[in-house]
Amino acid sequence: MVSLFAPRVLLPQGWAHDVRLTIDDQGVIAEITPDARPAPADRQLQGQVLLPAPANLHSHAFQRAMAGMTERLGNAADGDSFWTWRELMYRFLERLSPDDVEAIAAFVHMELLEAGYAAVAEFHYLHHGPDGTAYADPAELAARIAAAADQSGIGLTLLPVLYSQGGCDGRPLEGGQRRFGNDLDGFTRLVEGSERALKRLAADARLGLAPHSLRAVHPDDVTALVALRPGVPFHIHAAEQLAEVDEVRHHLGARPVEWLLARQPVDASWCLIHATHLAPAEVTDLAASGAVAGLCPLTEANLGDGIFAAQPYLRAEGRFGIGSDSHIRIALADELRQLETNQRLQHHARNVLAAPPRSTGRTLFEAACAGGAQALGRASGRLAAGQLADLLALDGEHPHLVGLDGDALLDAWLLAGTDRLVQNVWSAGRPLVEAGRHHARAAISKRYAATVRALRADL
Ligand code: NGQ
Ligand code: ZN
Repeated sequence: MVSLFAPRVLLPQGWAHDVRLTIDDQGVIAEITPDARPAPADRQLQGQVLLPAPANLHSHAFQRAMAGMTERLGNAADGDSFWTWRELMYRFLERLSPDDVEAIAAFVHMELLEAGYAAVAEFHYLHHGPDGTAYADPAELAARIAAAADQSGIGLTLLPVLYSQGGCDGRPLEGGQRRFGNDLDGFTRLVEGSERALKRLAADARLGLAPHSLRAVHPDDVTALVALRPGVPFHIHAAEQLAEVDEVRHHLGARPVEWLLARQPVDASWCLIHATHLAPAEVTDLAASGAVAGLCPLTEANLGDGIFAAQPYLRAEGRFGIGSDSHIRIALADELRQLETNQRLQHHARNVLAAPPRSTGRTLFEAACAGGAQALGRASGRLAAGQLADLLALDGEHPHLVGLDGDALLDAWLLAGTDRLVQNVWSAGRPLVEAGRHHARAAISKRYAATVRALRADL
């Protein structure tokens, strides 16, 4: 049993003071008492502000190692786009070895933790060797993601991904895509191998499932996946690009989100990644489904995807969480800021997503905590007895925050500050970040640097 004492804490019922919090040996919050006095054994979080640490609901960890390397205009006749970026991404991943994948994932986990996230959902579709030949263990690379989580301590929801066609017309996988492919039998073995790998992690690790997208998976196979492990987190990319909406409409007779809502049992276990291009009815129907919209504002901006209909969606009480997807940058405050800023630019207004009396920062932060936890199948996202101790402590004495309190302090962090204000992070009670640094930063960084140096020299 560990006990903490914090002067300022965000609880589900609002801001609280002088809070004692005890954590049991499973990393679960045993008790929370506001207006308490510290006990002698308590770790005192002097000057700090204690918050729930959100989960990051969408990661392709390997893409971190190519961030910033596709920022020059290629020679595509009609300019660069998501699709030309995707070609470069496929070329990049052709070189990755299992050791590379593990080293990059550990570095991503460390950066996520230092940014204030306690957990991550890895949307894992890189399964085979460079020419598409399966490894002796079909879950070799899934196990490498789990090994990285073991080293970093992050809470992992592993989503093995089914990716079986090159487009809605059923064309075969080509080039770099050959590393992704499985039929349903192969996928079932991958899931079983992933479950074995997760057993070696702490009890908060979870399995989910993910058909990649309606481009990459036949509708019948989406149905088969739903039946494979009923109730686990179920993620799918949807409606990120206009060309994708058109392709799905052409082949399935409906827009991607419209099709999913009509033909699949979309409920609170589902997470629709991006959901960028929605018709008005899809906005309200998705909100009503209870599913989470998996928004990735920094990646979506970098890839030129478009702007999510956040205002009507939140008005319809739609749920969302934040992912960092391609990891173009790993920055929690910046993700939420980009989400709100996009709305300001689009609507020529300010504080578009605030739900009074809560401020903009508070509204976005609490929603992202709730949606992230839901999408990961993780009992977290709010500080209450029975929840995992996913905790984040901000430096309340930092010049950016000093003299501020309550929602104003969250706004100063999220709308005007940086992740450097994050001092401590615990994942399911595991203390992983102290004074802003992950405990294994030196070893993880050194290995990552050696990995990317070799990859970049090779390009
Ligand atoms: C992915 N990325 O799975 O990494 C995709 C590209 C695809 C984004 N959608 C591959 N941002 O969509 O087929
Ligand atoms: Zn993605």
